[in-house]
Amino acid sequence: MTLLKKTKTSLPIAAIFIIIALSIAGFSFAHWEKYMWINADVKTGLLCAEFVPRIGGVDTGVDWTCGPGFAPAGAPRSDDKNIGNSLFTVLDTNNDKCNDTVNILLNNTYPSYYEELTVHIHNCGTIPLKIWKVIFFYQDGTKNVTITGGFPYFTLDLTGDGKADVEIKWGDNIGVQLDMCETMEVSWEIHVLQDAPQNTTMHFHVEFIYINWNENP
Ligand SMILES: [Ca+2]
Ligand SMILES: [Ca+2]
Ligand SMILES: [Ca+2]
Repeated sequence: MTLLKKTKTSLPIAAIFIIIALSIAGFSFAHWEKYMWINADVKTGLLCAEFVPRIGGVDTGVDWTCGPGFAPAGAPRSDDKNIGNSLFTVLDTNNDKCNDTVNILLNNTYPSYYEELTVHIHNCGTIPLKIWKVIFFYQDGTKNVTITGGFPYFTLDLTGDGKADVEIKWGDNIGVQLDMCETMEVSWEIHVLQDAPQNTTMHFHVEFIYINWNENP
């Protein structure tokens, strides 16, 4: 008898729980159907990259040379003479207080002269980033070549006479993620070609453009 009595009383309690559960669900559903306005501060990450030391090339005195096409592969050699030199400076072209461009001067260089320029890029922002594009500007910025990845090879007519003066071989790290506070090395090779003028200074500049690490324009 006691057992039957218990069974009878437990059913209304279960029903009450079900009603309470449905009420909560109904209450929640009612809220889903309405707009809810939330006031809050949303902070976005800061995209910031800057060149940091060291920026420089292999020509720190005696010249380096190689053959056309950077031959023999991977084996430019230092010479016993010091005739040419390279000068690199960094610029902030958009005035955001982060240097974004490398200006390159090739002074008194000559066919076979070789240089490998290395820069270090520091992530000074609050989100990971990657190099999106690198743009080589030449002939006083009127012409350019844009590279977006891989290890491109190309030539540039710096003097505007229709003949290529240098060949470039890109080294690394376009599209590679750079985390906050970290620094990565980027380098590219330059070889002066047969048609380059002698006893002169040639120049071009290289601009770096960055994006958020998860952006894929
Ligand atoms: Ca030199
Ligand atoms: Ca800048
Ligand atoms: Ca030329």
